[in-house]
Amino acid sequence: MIEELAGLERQALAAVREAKDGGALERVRVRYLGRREGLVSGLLRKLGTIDPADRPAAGAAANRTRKTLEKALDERSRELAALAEADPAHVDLTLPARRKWRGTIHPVSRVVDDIWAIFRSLGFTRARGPEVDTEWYNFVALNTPLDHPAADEQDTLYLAPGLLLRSHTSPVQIRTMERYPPPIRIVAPGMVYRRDTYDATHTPAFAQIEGLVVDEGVTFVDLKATLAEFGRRFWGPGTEVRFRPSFFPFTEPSAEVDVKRVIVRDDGSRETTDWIEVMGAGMVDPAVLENVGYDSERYTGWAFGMGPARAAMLRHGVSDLRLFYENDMRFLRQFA
Ligand code: 2NM
Repeated sequence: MIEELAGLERQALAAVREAKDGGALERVRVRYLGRREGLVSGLLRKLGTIDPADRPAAGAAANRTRKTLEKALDERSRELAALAEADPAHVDLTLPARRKWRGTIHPVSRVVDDIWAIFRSLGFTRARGPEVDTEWYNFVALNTPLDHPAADEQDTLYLAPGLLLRSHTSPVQIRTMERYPPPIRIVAPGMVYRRDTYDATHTPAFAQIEGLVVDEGVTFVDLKATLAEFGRRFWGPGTEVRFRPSFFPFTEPSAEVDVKRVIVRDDGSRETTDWIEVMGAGMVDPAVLENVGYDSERYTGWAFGMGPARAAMLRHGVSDLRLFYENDMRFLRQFA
């Protein structure tokens, strides 16, 4: 019996080595160690028929063979798994899928896109210009004398005498008017730079979007009607718009624009907000039109400017502007 066992063991070990995959290996296991049909198990069952004196040795040998085979099966199984994994064509279909992070549009860019879409539908085009510009385009052409506080080194980031990082996108409007005759209907989104202390409501680099209309017969009524329509489209149909007198060097008259929003809750109930300041606007000062060579007796214009990050703060209930500019993914992922 011990010889028979040794023969089976040799056969079985050869079969284990030859098994090329998990299925073949399992068939080898069943053939030799299977409880009912297994050849080793069959021999063990015959233990009762041999000479009682030989039984202990035969039993021990059968157990050793079983152990040896189990170990060999186990090793070959791990070897086959390692080989499969090393194969470049191997795909483990049982693994859970990796979660793919798809990028999203930044919330400030989304506001810019939404504002642009509204003005585009009202007949505006988009204009751009350099972020490094001259005192002429950033201040003087805009009727802002260089001794005006806004031109002070305290507020503006100068690169060299007469050269600066634009502090608003208005120089884009000047450059556009220089290149094209009226009628003009443009929006100019872009980054602007100011020497501000970094806090919850100020950052030295921020997005701005300005708009400009110039044509014959353009009045403050056009400004009010267009910005009221913009307000209803951007903040919702119930939005009210209010114009408060203000001052900018490049517009006369000038206004701060406030909106009062209607918030419709999920249960249908309504709530109106307080007046919130959302932009500045005004009729383009005739001196600005003359600076770009327009006839200010023939043409009039209106303009507005707003901060999309501020609009994004209102839209999402965010109280710290810095969150929009620090690119912490834990914050930005929420807008997916
Ligand atoms: C504002 C408010 C009011 C403005 C004026 C001009 C230009 F170039 F036409 F004179 N561009 N943008 C303007 C007017 C900007 O931002 C708060």
